[in-house]
Amino acid sequence: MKIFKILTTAIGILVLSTTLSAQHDHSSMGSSSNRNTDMNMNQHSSMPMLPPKTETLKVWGKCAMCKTRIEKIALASSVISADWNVKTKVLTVVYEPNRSSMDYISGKLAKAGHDTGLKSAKDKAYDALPDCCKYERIR
Ligand SMILES: [Cu+2]
Repeated sequence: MKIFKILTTAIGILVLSTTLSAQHDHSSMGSSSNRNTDMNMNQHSSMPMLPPKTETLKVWGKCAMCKTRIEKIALASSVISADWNVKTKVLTVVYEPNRSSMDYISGKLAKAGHDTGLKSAKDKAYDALPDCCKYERIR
C-alpha cells in the first residue's frame, strides 16, 4: 500500500514537471510576451536611425599618400563618405551618429600618425610615417 502511494506521487511529480517544462518550451518558442520584448529591442537598436551627420575635422598631413591613408582610415571607421583636402587639411566625413564618432575616427587617425583637431598622434606613430608624409607638427 505504501509503495503504491510513493509510486503515484512519483508519477504525479513526473507528469507535473513535464507539463511545466512543456509550458516553458512554449513560452521560449516565442509567445506574445517574448515577441514584444524582441520588437522593443529592435526598435531600441534601430532607434538612433538619426540622419547622417556631416562634420569636419582638422587632420594634419602633407601629400596624396596622406589623403589616401586618411580617407581609408575614416572609411574603415564606419563612415559613409570621407574627403580630405590636402590644402586645407580638413577632413569632411558623413557618418551615422550611432555607428561612428569624431572621437573614434580621431583616435584611429592619431594611431596612424596623423594629428587631428581632437587628438595628437604619439611620436612613435608620427615617426613611422613615410618621409613624404612627415608634415610639420604644430606642437
Ligand atoms: Cu603623405
